[in-house]
Amino acid sequence: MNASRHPALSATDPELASFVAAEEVLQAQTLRLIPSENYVSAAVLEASGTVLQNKYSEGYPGRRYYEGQQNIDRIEALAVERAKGLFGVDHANVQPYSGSPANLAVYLAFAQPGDTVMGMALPMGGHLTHGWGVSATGSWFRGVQYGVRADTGLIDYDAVREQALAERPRLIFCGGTALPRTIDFAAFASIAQEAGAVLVADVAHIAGLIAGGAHPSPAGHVDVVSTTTHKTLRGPRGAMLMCREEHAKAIDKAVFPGLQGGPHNQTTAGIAVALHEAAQPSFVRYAHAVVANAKALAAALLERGFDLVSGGTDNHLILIDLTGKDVPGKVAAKALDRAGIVVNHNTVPFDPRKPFDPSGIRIGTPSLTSRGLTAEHMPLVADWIARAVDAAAKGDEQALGVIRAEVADLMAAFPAPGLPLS
Ligand code: DSN
Repeated sequence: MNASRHPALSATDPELASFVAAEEVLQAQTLRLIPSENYVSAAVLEASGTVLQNKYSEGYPGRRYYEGQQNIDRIEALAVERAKGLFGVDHANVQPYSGSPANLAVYLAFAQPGDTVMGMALPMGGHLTHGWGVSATGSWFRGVQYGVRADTGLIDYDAVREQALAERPRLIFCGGTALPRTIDFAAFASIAQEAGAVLVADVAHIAGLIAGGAHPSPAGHVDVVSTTTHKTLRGPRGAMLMCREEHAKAIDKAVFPGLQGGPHNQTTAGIAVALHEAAQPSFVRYAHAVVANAKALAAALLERGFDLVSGGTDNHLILIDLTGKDVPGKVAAKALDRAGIVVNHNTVPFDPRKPFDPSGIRIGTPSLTSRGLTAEHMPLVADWIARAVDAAAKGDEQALGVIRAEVADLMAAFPAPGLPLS
């Protein structure tokens, strides 16, 4: 490890320091296409690694259970004000530890165990915490799931309405983890209103696109917005819940003392910095570039004979269906990893294979856009993916090694934010 970058860590625990250094090299040299990942700025990294770590702050600004909150209160209040301004909401809670606890707090605020909750099925692109069976939310609540149409790969809003009116869920979740298309928040709002349900938009994946004006905002349409802060929003690993004023007390009470103890103040500081960065004109350009890159990459993949769920993308994410290829998702993902291209295997709607060995791979453009790659690089990226999938089918390890070297070469010209190496 570069001792001048983490001198104390290198001196105290060289073994651990060497793992961090190796991760820095890996993140610098590879093409990271996992759509839920990104690179935080050096400023966010610094804010997240401060003495704020040392402080307990159960409660909220001005209402704490510990003294010595002079600075912490200012930091949390700043993060809250920035979240409200950026997303146009009445209230923001920046304390949830991550997306799953944030969603659990929503259940605690609005539902009772056994209530019916409705969300998108996990294999269709939803999230575990939207009432899926293996999650606590699917065992403590009665989860009912909607999906996408087999012929279009798109949500059928009429079918969702019919299901919601039949099931009368207490909560409806919209949003998910593998949705390549724009979410129609107004359509969900009218369904939730008719069904008498509380509507939650889980915008974890697209929060940065919303902040940058590259995806419509759920504000004004939904009761609660849940988001992580580390995906397209490019903040530290954390989460936020935002809502109308009428729900503010219920949400705050559910997060603390309902579900959590002391907030992670160092994360709150990192979130505040990320929200400040996301309010700049450069972030508007970033969000639109993420989408432009994804559209260009989708077009280049289609040209190379790949089958994409829903036929393309409106956002940062592309779901490649490998059913028609000789290579299942996991084999392709592992071969791509050996080629220096980091993706994850993923179920595709109506997947004939099992979730741990599914038919798809999920890719996205938030990270490569943070490094400055543009639409003109996307045919090359699509070529690499095509060559790696082909090499995986043939068991050609040498070809994967050649791609890895080409990838490292290009990435060296596009330094990653927050990383010393390129
Ligand atoms: N694990 C996140 C993702 O990769 O989409 C969702 O929680």
